[in-house]
Amino acid sequence: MSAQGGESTILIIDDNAETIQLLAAMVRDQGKIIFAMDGAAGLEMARRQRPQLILLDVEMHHMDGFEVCRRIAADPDLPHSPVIFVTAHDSTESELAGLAAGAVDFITKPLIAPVVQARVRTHLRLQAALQSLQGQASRDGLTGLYNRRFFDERMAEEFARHQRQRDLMGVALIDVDHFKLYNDHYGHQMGDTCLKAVAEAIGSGTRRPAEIVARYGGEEFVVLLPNSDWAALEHYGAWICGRVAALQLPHAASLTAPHVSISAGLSAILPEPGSSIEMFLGQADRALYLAKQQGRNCYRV
Ligand code: GH3
Ligand code: MG
Ligand code: MG
Ligand code: MG
Ligand code: MG
Repeated sequence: MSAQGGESTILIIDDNAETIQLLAAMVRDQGKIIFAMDGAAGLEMARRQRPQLILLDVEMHHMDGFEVCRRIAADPDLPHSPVIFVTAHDSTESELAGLAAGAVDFITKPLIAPVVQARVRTHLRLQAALQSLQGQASRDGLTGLYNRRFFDERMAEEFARHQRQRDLMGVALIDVDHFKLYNDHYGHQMGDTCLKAVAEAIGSGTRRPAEIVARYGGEEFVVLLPNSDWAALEHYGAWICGRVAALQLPHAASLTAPHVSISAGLSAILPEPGSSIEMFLGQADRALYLAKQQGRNCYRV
């Protein structure tokens, strides 16, 4: 099972069509089978399809299995799918080289169906458990959005990527207006329910899959807006404030509006060697402060 609870995908990379057929027949009940016939094609397929398990040949033209395995371990754009070598190389040396390259297991020919199936089953189970734990560890318990820790990790990756690609990236800091007054008026439990609704509106409001929405803490949210210029930020700010206001969640104690509202501070940066994530978020925080000062239920860039 994959992290989403659906069917697992098993990628077979082998330059021999017969081996692919044989392996596919053995493990076809355990997941969706995809295959590639050389290392480069296999890596590209792994990047796009994010398989839960890779069955990998050792000897292949151009790029051997050890190199494929090392690249999977080293490249942040590739999923860290567990790799099982399947090979006629039955020496201890080969097995050690495969494990050193990052493989979780090493199966030698002749292939015995129940043995292959048992090992594949074990590694699929471990991978499903790992993905489930990783999913939980990256989420905020109340809202289901990503948590701060996950956001900080992704922010660091995206900052580096935008620096390499010399492209502007944007961020939005979002804070619920007069939320202390909401709790005081309606009680903490209603406050929680309100936060969930606001989080849902912000989280389901991503227009592009690359946008990352997280609970930054308390009643604050943060949205990473990749490849965004100032005009895109203006657009997002207006749009997200309108989206939350449109929920029309009553807030009788608010000094801003009769409904729950948010303020947003947005900032864009072209990451350069001298710039830092702290500067970037600091800019957004100052913009948020201005939005609060200048009336709330609004955004500033
Ligand atoms: P402002 O418009 O200036 O942001 O005013 P505010 O009242 O929203 O800001 P303040 O920082 O004074 O208060 C934030 C409140 O958010 C206080 C805190 O109890 C509440 N809060 C933070 N996290 C949660 C939560 O998980 N659940 C509930 N119910 N309340 C929370
Ligand atoms: Mg082979
Ligand atoms: Mg081969
Ligand atoms: Mg706050
Ligand atoms: Mg607030």
